[in-house]
Amino acid sequence: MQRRKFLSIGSTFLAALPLSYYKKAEKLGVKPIVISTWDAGINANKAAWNILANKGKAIDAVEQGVMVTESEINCCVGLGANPDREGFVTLDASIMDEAGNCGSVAFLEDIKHPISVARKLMEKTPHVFLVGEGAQKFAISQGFILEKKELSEGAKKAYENWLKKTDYHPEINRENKNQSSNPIMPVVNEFNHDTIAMIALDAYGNLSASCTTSGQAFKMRGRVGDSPIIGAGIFVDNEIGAAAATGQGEDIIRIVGSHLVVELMRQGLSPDMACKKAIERLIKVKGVEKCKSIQVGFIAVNKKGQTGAYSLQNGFSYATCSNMENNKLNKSSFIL
Ligand code: SD4
Repeated sequence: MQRRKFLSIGSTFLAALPLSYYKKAEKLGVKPIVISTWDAGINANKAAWNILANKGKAIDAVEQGVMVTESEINCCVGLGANPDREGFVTLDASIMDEAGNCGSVAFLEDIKHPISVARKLMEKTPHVFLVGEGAQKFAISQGFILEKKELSEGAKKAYENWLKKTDYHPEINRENKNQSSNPIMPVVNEFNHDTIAMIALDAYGNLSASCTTSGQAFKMRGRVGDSPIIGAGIFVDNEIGAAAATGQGEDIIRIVGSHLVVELMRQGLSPDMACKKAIERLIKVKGVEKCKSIQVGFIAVNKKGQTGAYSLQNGFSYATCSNMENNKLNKSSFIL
């Protein structure tokens, strides 16, 4: 009874966003744009752009955009992803809208679209973050189906290989390694990304961000990275801009990376410079030597629709799509 009460309060509040707000923004002549991490961003952007180009909302674009990646079978995002060291796929996701509403799930198992569970949590409950069994129970209560699956062909091979040595060294740019040259024949035993983060600016001038991941391959059971942590994996301040992160989650959390990028934009830095300064902050905190064995990348969009990205190491890619940029794949600048 009580639960039903808070569910309906949550949805009423969100449905009641004033129309005048959107009208005002339309007059500003905002040009929608979507930006997302790694090469996988190209496919995900297509779905997001479809929404933005039809005057849809940024929050729908960032949800439906990354759902494309979650659905890919031989991929490190979603149920086809690499498992933890006990052989289980555990997923993390987060979403945030222009009004500061946010939702996250972590250590979620057997659910195909964690990003949509995160959105439901944001819209239908007073909570922001659910993990493990509780997140799964909530998902089921919202009509999500449990999909208990064997590891995908690629994940099984990778896990069997890993078990031979059980060595744990997260690899730099594993996301873009060994890509298939044949677009019809995806790489099966080496994935080309394990996280997608996305930011969208819609025609009404509203920003939203999302992120979904299987985390680091062969992580300790229960390990959670930056992706579902608001402020670390994603952050949106609709007055200033939005940012999202990928790479070594522990180090992104250390500097509350995405929030830092947005705060640097608030101080007047361009999205590019804000991402660069955040990377420099990480180097200062961790030291150059230790940074040589990790990758961290940021993407950002400001209120004007300008985009930027920066990474620690060479090899980080991101995709942008707008009226001006037809789903272009960019290589970020890098520091080390
Ligand atoms: C994590 N940040 O769980 C994620 C991993 C990632 O591309 O971004 N991989 O630490």
